[in-house]
Amino acid sequence: MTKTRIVAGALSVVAALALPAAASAKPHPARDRGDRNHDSLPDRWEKRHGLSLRVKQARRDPDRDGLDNAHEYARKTDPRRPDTDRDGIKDGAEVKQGLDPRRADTDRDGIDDGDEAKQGLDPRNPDTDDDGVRDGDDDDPAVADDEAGDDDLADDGADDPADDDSGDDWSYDSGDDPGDDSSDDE
Ligand SMILES: [Ca+2]
Ligand SMILES: [Ca+2]
Ligand SMILES: [Ca+2]
Ligand SMILES: [Ca+2]
Repeated sequence: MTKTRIVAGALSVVAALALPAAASAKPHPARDRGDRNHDSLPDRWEKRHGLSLRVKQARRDPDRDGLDNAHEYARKTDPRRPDTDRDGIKDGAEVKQGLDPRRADTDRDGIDDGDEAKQGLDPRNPDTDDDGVRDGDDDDPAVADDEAGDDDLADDGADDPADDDSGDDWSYDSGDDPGDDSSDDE
């Protein structure tokens, strides 16, 4: 009881100092949710990410990724890391493009979003050229008629990063490709 009253008293003092007008309009809505700076972001989350509990954080974008803290919180992304899933595309750009900022390979085709963008592939479409072979297993994922030869614009001289030609069934999409030798830690 006593403790509650002290906390309430301290809060109202702070509120009165900060914004006297608003304080009377809103009694103590934030106290129960642990949101001392009334920015709709829980203190716990702000504390965890080293954000101020005194200054309102919702509209701030400390990692400058185009996503303010309110949206970082809603999307469960890291407000201190511009590229939460480390796929080469910033959180804000991912959201804008309809990509998953927390999944490096949004369409789960074996190629990360950033690499797809670099190669001119569609990171939201696991089979960009619609030839029945998903991008990660496709020798030429941007061109449907692979048999027509490699002398086309998509030929980059490098081997397909996910190419192993070991007869894996490309329809397996569970992420545990048996032929995948890059042990990922999923
Ligand atoms: Ca941000
Ligand atoms: Ca990203
Ligand atoms: Ca992908
Ligand atoms: Ca394809």
